[in-house]
Amino acid sequence: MSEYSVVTLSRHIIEEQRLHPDATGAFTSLLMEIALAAKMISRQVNKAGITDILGGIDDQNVHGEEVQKLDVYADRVLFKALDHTGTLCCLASEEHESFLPIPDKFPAGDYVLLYDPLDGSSNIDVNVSIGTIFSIHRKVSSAERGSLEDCLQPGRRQLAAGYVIYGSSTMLVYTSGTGVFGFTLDPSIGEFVLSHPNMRIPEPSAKVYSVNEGNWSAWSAEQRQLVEEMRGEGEHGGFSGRYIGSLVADIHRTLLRGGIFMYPGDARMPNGKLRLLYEASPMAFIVEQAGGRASDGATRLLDVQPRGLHDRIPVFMGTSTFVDRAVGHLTATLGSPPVGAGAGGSGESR
Ligand code: P6P
Repeated sequence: MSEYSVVTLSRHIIEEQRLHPDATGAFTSLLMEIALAAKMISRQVNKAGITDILGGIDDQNVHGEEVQKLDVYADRVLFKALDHTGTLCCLASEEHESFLPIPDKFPAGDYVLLYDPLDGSSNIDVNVSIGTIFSIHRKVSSAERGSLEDCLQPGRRQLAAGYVIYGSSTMLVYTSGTGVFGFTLDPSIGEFVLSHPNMRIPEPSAKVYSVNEGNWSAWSAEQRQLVEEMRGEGEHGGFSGRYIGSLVADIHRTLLRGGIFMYPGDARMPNGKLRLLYEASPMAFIVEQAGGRASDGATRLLDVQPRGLHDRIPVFMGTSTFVDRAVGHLTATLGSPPVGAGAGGSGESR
């Protein structure tokens, strides 16, 4: 592509919209507003070390986790970028216990946005990549300004999903069901420019497993055997370990290089740590669209029916053959789903 013909996010979305004659343009405006919010968050993240926005605000979110100043900023920026567009009926955020109806002063629309405004925020102070994750559904209830039913939909019904990774560069990666597209923010022109058209998990994939082995003592015997097998030299061995501890960064690497990311349930957290609605589901949609697989250890992750906004779910996602092998091992040796799998989350919320 010549220097003069960059494909910006807006151009790409408009061209994609032309492929769907029945498209109303609402989705297009939604994605553009998310991109605007992402640019504003990126600006703050990239200067966090300079301005007084690092660290916590001596408060906790609905999960009892310390809220970082950038968390609050990202949550508010996303809500304010989207509340007036007339495309959403409601939103749900990791930072809020209940779903957020669109304020009466603005028109309500037919879409639902679920988001984690700043995932991995505990890594902010040590300059590790963090991210925003979003999931878009169509409203299914008759409630003008949305309902819990509109939020609690299985991941297979998502219209679109994406993430923004604030790392060495800021990238927006999204799918709307016709492949995965990656855009890199060019700060000199303030535009997200298409840099990764049609992202696919590579085959052969890098033999990488990504899991927090600090939880070893709480894992099931089957989970330990699985990791030992991967570490070993046999047919299923020879894997390297890579774990960043920031979901967006670990999944982004898995998309680009291949491998398997795991956050299993264990004796302390039977359904694992990751949230179904605004972390696991959107990432599962993206991974599947990139040719990979996503499971809770027994069930296709996109088929899990949420029970509560903040359900947790075990996660195994990445290269299809690696995920199939993990699920096969966990279910064969168990004879039934592993801890927490297929539970549709515990309803445990905090
Ligand atoms: P652990 C970050 O806090 C996060 O929510 C995800 O981004 C990440 O994958 C996970 O938790 C890391 O959790 O228990 O390994 O520190």
